[in-house]
Amino acid sequence: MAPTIEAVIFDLDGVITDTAEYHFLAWKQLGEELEIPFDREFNETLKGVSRMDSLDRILALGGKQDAFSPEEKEALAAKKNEHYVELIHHISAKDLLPGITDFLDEIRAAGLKIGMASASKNAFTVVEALGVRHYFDHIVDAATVAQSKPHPEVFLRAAEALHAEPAHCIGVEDAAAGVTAIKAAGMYAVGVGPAETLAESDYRVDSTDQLSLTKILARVSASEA
Ligand code: B16
Ligand code: MG
Repeated sequence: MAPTIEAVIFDLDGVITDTAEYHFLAWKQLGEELEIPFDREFNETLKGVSRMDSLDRILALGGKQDAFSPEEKEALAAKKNEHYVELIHHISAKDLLPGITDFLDEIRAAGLKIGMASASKNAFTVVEALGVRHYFDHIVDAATVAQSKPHPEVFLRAAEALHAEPAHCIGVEDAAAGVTAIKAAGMYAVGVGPAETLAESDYRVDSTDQLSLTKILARVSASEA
């Protein structure tokens, strides 16, 4: 049976570009200011998670979940974002992860739609700076998404805007919470990264330069057979 795929929906941080590293550095700086140190292993649990939910997880790690008022927490989240915006200031096409433009070209040539389902409120800025805005038929505005990944909302919103059935969409993610969101949306989940964090994905590659639409569609066909 031929694959019925209509659209490919991308995560941004950790898939299109490695801003995941800049999120880590920005949170780490705030964590040090709050005397809540954390390592890369803990940082894995923040990937794909919204700004305020990430702050809540960091405060809980330091036993400070009740130490700040909602206004103070907004100020802390804004401070992290200032660190982050400083770090992404010099982003350009050189920061695209390997093989991403070839993969986007392959999807375009196959006549499929392309969407973005990032939890980042900075997604538009980053995509513009990378010079890849023109590839995307729709980018969901994270500021209008009520429920953070692993909830499927952001992927469902992207599919709706692309007029594609969720069951006919492929989602591409680097984070465990993101893969859970794709599966909860009823889509085919492609994971980029280590097997330990992406066990739930339908198909997984170690790095972005291994992403191939031909290979993914063959796997979708096999799963539909
Ligand atoms: P912002 P993605 C996510 O982006 C990041 O993985 C996550 O670490 C970050 O906290 C979240 O965006 C919110 O980002 O503070 O810029 O709104 O992976 O869903 O593209
Ligand atoms: Mg990500």
